[in-house]
Amino acid sequence: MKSAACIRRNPANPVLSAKNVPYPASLVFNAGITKYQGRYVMVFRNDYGVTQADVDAGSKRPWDLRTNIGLAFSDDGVAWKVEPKPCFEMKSDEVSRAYDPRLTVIDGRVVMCFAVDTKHGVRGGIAVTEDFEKFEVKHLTAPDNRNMVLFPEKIGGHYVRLERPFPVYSRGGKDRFDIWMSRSPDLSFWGQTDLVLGVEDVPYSNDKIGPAAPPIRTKKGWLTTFHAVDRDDAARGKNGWEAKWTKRYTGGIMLLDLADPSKVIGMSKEPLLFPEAPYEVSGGYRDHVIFPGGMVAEPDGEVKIYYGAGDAVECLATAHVDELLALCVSPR
Ligand code: BMA
Repeated sequence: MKSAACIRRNPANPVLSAKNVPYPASLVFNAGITKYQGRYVMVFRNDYGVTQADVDAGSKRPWDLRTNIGLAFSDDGVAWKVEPKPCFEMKSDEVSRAYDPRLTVIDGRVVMCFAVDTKHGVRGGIAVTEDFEKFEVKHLTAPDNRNMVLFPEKIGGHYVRLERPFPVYSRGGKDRFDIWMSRSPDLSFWGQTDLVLGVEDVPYSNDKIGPAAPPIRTKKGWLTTFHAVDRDDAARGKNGWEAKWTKRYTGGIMLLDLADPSKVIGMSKEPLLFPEAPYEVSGGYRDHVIFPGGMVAEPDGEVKIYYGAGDAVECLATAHVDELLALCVSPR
């Protein structure tokens, strides 16, 4: 497998990594990116407190990493400046961390969706901000759910999100996870949940799928990426910092109906982004991981797709919107 021919990786990749961060940082990835008030803004997952050298020396373990969410701005979407302090963190007796933030501008405010690890399961969070200093948390899902992304407009009078509950018990005790959609009148109460795409519909996933970057509006429908995981337990052994990591994460693309985004109009039956570049296949925390988290549609038709690579750095690839739409031709 390989990435779609229309994908152009930015020569500056990775566009953000730990060395650009002015506070403790080991892994900078899985960011949310949008345009807000004339600038590009990025909220990134920052894992800190453990280095690869610590792990190799046996003095710390990968799961001792802690996480906060950092903030960066850019005038061109390529060169980023990180603010002096992280902008968001959740920690209490119950909650160990918030991570994997996604950004959507709606009604002039920024909505951040994120994942939350708690003692009683993984929850999806939704917070609203206008300045990236004060965040009002509007909602936390029941466990287990994450990878939530909000559409940039109300649809049929409702806020709409894609999400990825992970029902282990009812899916044979394995990762067989799918993409779902829910609606809300106010960002706090969520319901009217529908299945959007099942893992069995993605030929290059034998494990699980989930949302990736928040959808963008096009004349043909909502264009949206997703992540797709395949496992090869026999062939993939030591990979990144961990003793064994057998999953590979690729990015997929599909087109959803403008009026009812639970309907898939078309999808690509091949990956959009497949781990190939050096920073995607080696030297990461978990190699062979691509996780799109931000998609920005430019006025000239270019689409910027931001993605975490190797759970270690943040990267950028571009394609023309018409090229991306041309990929979304297969029925579900
Ligand atoms: C998932 C999440 C993501 C991560 C991915 C690959 O379960 O933890 O944040 O990018 O695994 O390790």
